[in-house]
Amino acid sequence: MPILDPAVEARIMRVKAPERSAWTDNAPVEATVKAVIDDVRSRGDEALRHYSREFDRVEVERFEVSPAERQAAVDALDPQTRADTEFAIAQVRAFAEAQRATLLPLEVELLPGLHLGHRVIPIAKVGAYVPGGRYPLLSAPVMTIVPAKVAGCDEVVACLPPGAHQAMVAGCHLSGADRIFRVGGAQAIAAMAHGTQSIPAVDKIFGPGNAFVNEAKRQVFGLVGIDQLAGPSEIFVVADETGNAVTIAIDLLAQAEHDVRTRVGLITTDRALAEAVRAEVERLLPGLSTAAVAGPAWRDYGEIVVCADEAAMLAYSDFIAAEHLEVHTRDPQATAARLRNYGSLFIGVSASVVYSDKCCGTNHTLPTMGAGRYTGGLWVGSYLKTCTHQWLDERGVAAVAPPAIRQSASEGLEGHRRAAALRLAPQQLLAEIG
Ligand code: HSO
Ligand code: ZN
Repeated sequence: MPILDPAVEARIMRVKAPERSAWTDNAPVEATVKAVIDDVRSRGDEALRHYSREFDRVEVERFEVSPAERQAAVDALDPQTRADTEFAIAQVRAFAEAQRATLLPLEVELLPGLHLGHRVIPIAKVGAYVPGGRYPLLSAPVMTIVPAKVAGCDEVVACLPPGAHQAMVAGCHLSGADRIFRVGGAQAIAAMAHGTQSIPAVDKIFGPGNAFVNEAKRQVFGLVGIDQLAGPSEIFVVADETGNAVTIAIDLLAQAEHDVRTRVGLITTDRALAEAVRAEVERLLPGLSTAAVAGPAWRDYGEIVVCADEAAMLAYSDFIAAEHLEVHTRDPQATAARLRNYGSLFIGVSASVVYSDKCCGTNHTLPTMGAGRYTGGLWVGSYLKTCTHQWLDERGVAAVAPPAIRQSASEGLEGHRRAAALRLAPQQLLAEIG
C-alpha cells in the first residue's frame, strides 16, 4: 500500500475518509487458484469440465463456440444494440490505428559502421479474458480484442464464462476474435497459459476478471505475459470552486454502481463543494436503481478530500493515481498538464468517464490500485513488442571491440573476450587460442 508523503498529508483534510481499502480486503484465493492451475496443466480439458461443473454449475461438452453459434448470437442482438456495438468497435479501432501509427521502426548509425535499430512486432498469440460479472458489459470484449487485431496478432483467443450473456459472445465475434471459448475463472487463465486439448496456449493474456482470475494471471505471469492486475474500478474528480456538485455526484455514482468495492472520490480545494457533493451523493443514491451496489461502495470506499491549495490537490491526486480521473477546474487543460499519475484523464466537464467506458475510442481497461504510477492502460502497444537489433561493419567493430574486450577480461569472462576479439583480429585470436 503506497504511503502518502507527510508533507502532502499535512496539507489535506479528509472530509469523508474511506472505511475500507482494496489493499487489505483481498480474499485469500492463492491456494485455491494454484490447485486449479496445476490441475488444468496436468489434466487439460478434463479439469476444465470439472471446474465448469463445480464453479459454473454447467456440463460443457465442447468449449469452442461454433461459427453457427457465433452467428446466432449476433442475430439475436437487436439492431440498435448491434449498431452501437459496431460504433464502439469502429471508434476503438480508429484510435488504436492512430496510436499504432506513432510506433515506428528505427534505424540509426550510432557510430560510423555501427547500426542499431528496433522493429515493432505483434505478439503471435494473445488471449482475451472477457468477464461475466454483475452486468454484461458489451464494451468489454471490444477493449481487449480490437487492439489485438489492429496490432496484427496472428491469433486472438477469447474466453468467457459459460453463463455469460449471449450478447457477450456477439461482442467477441464482432470485435474479431479468431476463436471463442466458453470457459471462465482461474481455469480459463490456466488453459490459455498452459494450453489444453481444446484451448491453445497463448503468449500473453489480457482482460480483467474477479479475484480468482486476477490471482491466476499473477501466478501464470512469466510463463506468459499479462496486461496488468485489475483491482476494483476507481473514479476520482479533481475540482476547484467552479466544480458542479450535481455533475460530480452523478459521475461518482456512475462508477460506484459497478461493484461494492468501487473506489470513488473527490479531491478539491473548495470546502463548500466538498460538502455539496457529499449531500448530492446522499440525495441521489436512493433514486438510483443500482443503489444496492453503489450505496455500499460509497459508504465503504467513498472519499472526499479538501486540499489547502492547488499544489496539494495535484499531489494528492498523483498519490492516488486513480484509474479514471476527471478534471473539473477553471482551466482544465492547464490542470491536466500538471497531473502525472492516472489511468485515463477526463479533461473538462464534458468528458464523462462513461463515454470512454463505452464508445468514444480510448480503452477502458486501465490501471487500478496505484498502478497508474508506473503504467498507462491497455492500448495497441500492449500487443506489440519493440525489439532491438544491430549490425556492424569493420569500422563499427573497431569502435566497440576494444572496450568490450577490456571489460570482459577484467570480469574474468574469457569466452566473452574471445568472441569480442575474434571480429577485431581473427588471425591473432585463432593463433592465440590454438
Ligand atoms: N468503468 C469500467 C468499464 C465499463 N463501465 C464498461 C461500463 N461499461 C472499467 O473501466
Ligand atoms: Zn464504468
